[in-house]
Amino acid sequence: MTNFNDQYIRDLLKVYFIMGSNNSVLDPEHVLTEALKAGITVFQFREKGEEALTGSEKTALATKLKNKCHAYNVPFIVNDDVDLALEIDADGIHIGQDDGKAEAVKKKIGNKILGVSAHSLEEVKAAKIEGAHYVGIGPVFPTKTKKDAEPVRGTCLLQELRQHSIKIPVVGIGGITSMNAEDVMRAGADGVAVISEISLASSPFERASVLADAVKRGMQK
Ligand code: 3NM
Repeated sequence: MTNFNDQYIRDLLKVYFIMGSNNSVLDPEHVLTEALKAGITVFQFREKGEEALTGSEKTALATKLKNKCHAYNVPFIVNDDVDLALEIDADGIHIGQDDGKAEAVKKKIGNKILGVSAHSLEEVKAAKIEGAHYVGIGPVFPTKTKKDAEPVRGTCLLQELRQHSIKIPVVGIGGITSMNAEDVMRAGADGVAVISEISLASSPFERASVLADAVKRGMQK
C-alpha cells in the first residue's frame, strides 16, 4: 500500500483543475497549458457526457495532456477509467460512489493516488477506511457542468468534517469560482476543484491566477 503523506496530498489539492474535451470552447491543450502556467496544483482528465471522446482518441488526448502536466511537474489524475489510468501510467484515479468499490480500485492501481467523491460523513469515513488519499465533497454550490449532481450542500459537510476531526485531505467541488473559493477554504477544505471557472474562461491563465490568489487568501488565518 502506498502511503502518500497527507500534507503532500493537501498541497496538491489547493488548485485542482478538471477538464474533458467537451468542457472548453478553446483547444483543451491550450487551456491546460495556460492553467499550468498560472499555477494549478493538480489536473484531472474527465472525459464524460455529450460528445466525449472514446477509444484511441480518448487515449491520445489523455496522453497529450498528461505529458503537458508532467512538463510542469503537476500530477495527472484520470476520472473513473482505471484501465486508461493504467495504460498511460497516470499519477492517480478519481472515482465516484458507483464506479466500483474504492478498495477494489486501490488494489488494481497500486502505487497511484486515489480520490473518491463523497456526499455524506458516512461516505467520507468509508472512503478513508477503503484507502482513499483524499475525498471530493460537492456540489458546494449550484453547477451547470454536472447534470446528475446531488443536491447542493453549501459548506455544511466541509464544516462537519472539521467538527468531527476527520483527518483526510478534502477538496470542495461544484460551482466554485474565484469569488467563493476563499469561503470554501475557510470552511475547512484543503483545496478547490473547478471545471468551468477555468475551462470556459476567455483567459484561462488570468482566471486560474485569480483563483489561486483566492485560495491563498482562504488559507490565511
Ligand atoms: N462533481 P464546475 S460537481 C465533476 O458534486 C463534478 O461531486 C461534482 O464543475 C460533485 O466547477 C462537478 O463547472 C462539476 O461547477 C464541477
